[in-house]
Order: sequence, then C-alpha cells, then structure tokens
Amino acid sequence: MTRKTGYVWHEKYAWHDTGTHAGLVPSGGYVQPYRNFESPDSKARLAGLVEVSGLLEQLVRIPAVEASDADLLRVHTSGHVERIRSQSLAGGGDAGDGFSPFGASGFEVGKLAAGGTLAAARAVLDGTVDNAYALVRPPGHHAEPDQGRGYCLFANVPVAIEALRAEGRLSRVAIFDYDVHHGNGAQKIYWDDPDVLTISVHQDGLFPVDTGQVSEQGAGAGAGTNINVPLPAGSGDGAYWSAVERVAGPAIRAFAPDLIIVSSGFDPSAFDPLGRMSVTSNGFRGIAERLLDIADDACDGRIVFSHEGGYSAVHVPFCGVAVLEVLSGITTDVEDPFQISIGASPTRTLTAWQTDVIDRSAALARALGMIVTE
Ligand code: 9RB
Ligand code: ZN
Repeated sequence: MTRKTGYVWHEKYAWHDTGTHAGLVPSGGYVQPYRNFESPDSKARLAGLVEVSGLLEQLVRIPAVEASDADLLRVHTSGHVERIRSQSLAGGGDAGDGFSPFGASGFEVGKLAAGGTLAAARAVLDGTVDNAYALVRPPGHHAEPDQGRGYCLFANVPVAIEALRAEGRLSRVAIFDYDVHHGNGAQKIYWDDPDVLTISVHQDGLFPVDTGQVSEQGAGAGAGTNINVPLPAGSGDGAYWSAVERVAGPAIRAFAPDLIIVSSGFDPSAFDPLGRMSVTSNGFRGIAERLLDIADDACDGRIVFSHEGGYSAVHVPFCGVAVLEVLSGITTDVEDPFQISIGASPTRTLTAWQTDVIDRSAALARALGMIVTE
C-alpha cells in the first residue's frame, strides 16, 4: 500500500552556518580549523539521495515557511527570541550553551526549521497528506524556553504543536524521540502538561549529561506523561525495536493522541561520530514500521517526523531513505551498502542488560497508568 507522504526540505537549511569548529570544539591553538559535526553534509546528502532515488517526485512537496514571532513566543521567552535575532543581525553568535553556534542567517533559518515542522504537521492534520517528513536544520530537541542548547536554536516540535493547539486543530500529542541524545527540550516544555506525552529513547548519560533518567516522569497534572528509556552505549536495532514495542507502543496507544510527532535523529547510527550506538538503516526502517503501526491504531495513521541530529554524512542518507520508504510505502532501488559491514554485527541483537533498562521504564510507565497492557 502506498501512502501520500509530505516532504519538507529547503536549500536554506544547508546555509545555516555552524562555523569552523573541529567537530565539537572551536578551532584554535593546536586545533586545526575544520567544520562542526553539525554541518550541512548529512542532511544535504539525504536530500540529494531523496532526489536521485526517484522518491522526491513521488512525495508531496510541502513548502517550508518561517515560523512567526508569535509562533516562537508560545514556547520561548522574548529574551531568547531577541537574543537570537540581535546576534544574527550582528553576524552570528551562540544560542546559549557555547555549543550552538550560528551565523548571520541563524534567526531566519531557525524560524524556517520550526516553520517547516509546522507546515508538515498542518498538512497531516488537514488530510492533504497521510504522513510527513520534515528534513529541517537546525535541529530543535535540546532547545528550552529561555535558551538554545546542543546545536538547537528553537524547539521546532513544540513550536509546531503550540501553533496548532492555538488554532484549535490539536489537543493531545505524543512526541517520540529516537535521536541518540536525550530530548530534554520537550521534556522540560511539557513537564506538567497532561496533554502531551513525551518519550525519549537515547544513549544513557550522553547529552545533556544530567537528564534523561527513567525516574524523570513529569509532575503536577503532567505526572506520568514523560517517559525516558536511557539505553546503554552499544545498543542496536534489537534494543530500539524492543523499546518501541514494549514502551512507546503501549504508552502511545493508551494515551490516544490526535497526532504523533517523531524527533527523528539518525545519530544512533553505528557510524555516528557523536553517538556510541549501533543502529543500522534496517534498524531505522524497523523503528519507522513499528511507529506507523502504532499511529494506525492510535490516531488514524497521523504521524510527522521532524529531523534532529545524525552526523555520519555517508550513512544518514541511507537511514533517511529507509524511513521515507516506510512512510510512503514506496520501494526504491536504493540498497544501503553499509549494511554489509554492520548488518550481521552481534550489536543488532537485544541483550539482557538492555532489556533491564526497558523493563524498568515499562514497569514505571505501567505503575503510573501510562501503560495499561503490554
Ligand atoms: C558541553 C559539551 C554537545 C554535545 C553533544 C551535542 C549533540 C547534539 C545533538 C551537542 C553539544 C562538551 C555542553 C563536550 O546531536 N543532539 O541531537 N556539547 N558538549 N562540553 N560541554 C560543556
Ligand atoms: Zn542527537
């Protein structure tokens, strides 16, 4: 079965300028100038493969439009928005933590990333498309109300959600984040909101180092609506599939959202320079298949992916096309050449110590009434 899949990409996403860092660190002294891990490469090359594979002409192209100031201010403080605006006007700056550099177009491209996610979600709610993938940059899942963090300027997913809630088109949402880093932004923004379920599966203690534990469950009216699955370094396809099957699936089905938004990071890839996981493109395919099944059961298939991290310029294109094939139900001729080197690795299979974390997360969600069956 093929589905109508919306797709957002804008050339300006590749123009977001993260400077001449060497990976994570600024150049200088003995550190030769190179480029930031968060460079245009992985995303632009994914956009390239979407076109060359023939997928592009079978997807429904959704234009990205900039989020408005009002859209940003539903989630962010005016201090944060003005700091990004004024630093951009001055030629560039940093969004907050010293690890989120941007150039003169930072404010504009940041608004385009949030607006691209919003356009994709709106098209799914309108029924213009069945589901959608917003290939946006810069990412958003670390951004907090008053500061950017970890390469993120604005909280793309929450900005989209709050715009649609303000329009009265949306009330209950589930956010599922499979980026290798913890989705601290959505966790913080929706900490006490009972209508937004936030689930993050990530590498334990990677970034931010001090958030993402199983014990963080939300508070007040939102108690029980935040679920973390901090998998140990080395986890692969089996651990991720199990986390989706045993935690995300039951929780999202019980929550009965109107829409699922996925923070889609490909940095759990076995080839990522920042993460220490070992997910293959077939692993991401399996995650997407499971999420689509959950969306079919929970909300008529309404699901939107918003791109986050993923820094292997050579592997990300194959991971992204695998996910787009699942969303659209279209099979291309693309075969992932990397699958040969990692497809049979023992890191694919679920281990007892990974199951342990998933057990703890599922047990807590069950105790809090977030999971009613498993
Ligand atoms: C900080 C450091 C980081 C580490 C990881 C990311 C990746 C983000 C991503 C960004 C910044 C170091 C804050 C090292 O891909 N998210 O999806 N910064 N790490 N030292 N300090 C103080
Ligand atoms: Zn990440």
